[in-house]
Amino acid sequence: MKPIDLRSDTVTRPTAGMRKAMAEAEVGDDVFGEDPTVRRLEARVAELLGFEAALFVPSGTMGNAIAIRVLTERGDEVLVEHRSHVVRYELSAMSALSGVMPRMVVETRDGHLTPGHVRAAVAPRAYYKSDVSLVVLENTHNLAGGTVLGVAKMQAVIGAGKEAGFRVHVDGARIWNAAVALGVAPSALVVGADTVMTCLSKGLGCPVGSLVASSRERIEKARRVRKLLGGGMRQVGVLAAAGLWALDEAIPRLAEDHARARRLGEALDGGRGVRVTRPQTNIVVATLEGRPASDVAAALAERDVLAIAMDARTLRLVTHRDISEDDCARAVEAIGAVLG
Ligand code: TLP
Repeated sequence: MKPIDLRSDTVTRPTAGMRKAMAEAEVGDDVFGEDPTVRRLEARVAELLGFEAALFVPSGTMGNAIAIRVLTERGDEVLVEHRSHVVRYELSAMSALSGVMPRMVVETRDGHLTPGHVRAAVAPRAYYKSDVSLVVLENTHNLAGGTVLGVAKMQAVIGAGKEAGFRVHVDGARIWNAAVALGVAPSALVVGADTVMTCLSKGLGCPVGSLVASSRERIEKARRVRKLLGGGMRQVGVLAAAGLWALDEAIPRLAEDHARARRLGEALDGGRGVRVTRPQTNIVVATLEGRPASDVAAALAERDVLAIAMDARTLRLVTHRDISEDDCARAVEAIGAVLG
C-alpha cells in the first residue's frame, strides 16, 4: 500500500489539471523580462497580497534571503522568534548572505511576536551597539504548529515595528492557510509590511516556486539580488502556470486540510505522554514526553504513515491535497496503535 505521507505539504505531486496548465503555458526568457506567464503570476500575487509588485523565485528560502538582504545593512540585527524558519531551517542564510545577526525572542506562547517584543528591542543608540533594523514574522508559524496570527494582532505588531523605525518582513510561506483559517483576504494580514514571501510549493501543491511581494522599487532591488544568488530563471512560465492554476483551484480547498489536521490532532491528543495544541491550520506538532520523536516516527512508518521528527521531542504531521479522508482515517488508526 502507498504510504500516507504526512511529513510535509511539500510532498504533493502536480495534478492532471496543473500539468495541463503547465503544458499549455506561454513562455519567454524571464531574465529578459519576457515571460508573459511569469508576469501574470507576479501581478496576480502582488494584487492578492496588496503590493505594487512581486518577484517569482525558486524557493521560499531564497525569497526570505532576498528580502532580508534588501531590507538590511551588514552588521544589523533581525528580531525574530527563535523557532522561525529563517533561523532554524535556512542554514545561517541571514548571516552568510546578508551579514546580519538574529536577535531571538524565546518567550512566546504560539510562536508569534507581540508589539511588546518589538518595543523591548528599541534601545538608545550607541556607536558600539548593533541595532535591530528588521522584524521577521512568520504566519502561519511552522514549528509552533501552523499557528495563525489574526488580523488585529498582526497589524498591531507590524504597526509597532514601523513605529520603532524597523522594517518588517513576513515569511508567509503559508499565508494562504492563515487567510483561509481566519476567513480574511491575505492582503488584510500584511498591510504595512515592507516585504512578504509566500510559497506555491507548500499547501498549494506546486512542484516549485515562491514569490516576494513589495514596492516596485524594492522589487527591482530584489531582482538584482535574485540574480546575484543565481536565481535568474528562463522559460519558467511552465512553473508560473502551475502557480496561477493553484491560486484558483487550491486555495478554496485548504479548509479540508485544516479539518483533517484537527482530526489527527485529536488522535494524538489521546496518546500517552503526548502534548498537542489544537491545530489551527494544516500542521500538527506533538511534543512527546517519554519517547524520542524519531522512535514514534519509525513506529508510524512501519504502519505506512510517514511523519517527521523535527527535533528529539517534536513530531510533526502535515496534511495536504494528496491526503484523502480515507488516508486520514488510516493515519488516525495508526496513531492510536502506536501511542494509545
Ligand atoms: N518548510 C519546509 C521545511 O524546510 C521545514 C517544511 O516542510 O515545512 N518558510 C517557512 C515557514 C517554511 O515552512 C518553509 C519550508 C520555507 C520558508 C522555505 O521554503 P523552501 O523549502 O521553498 O525553501
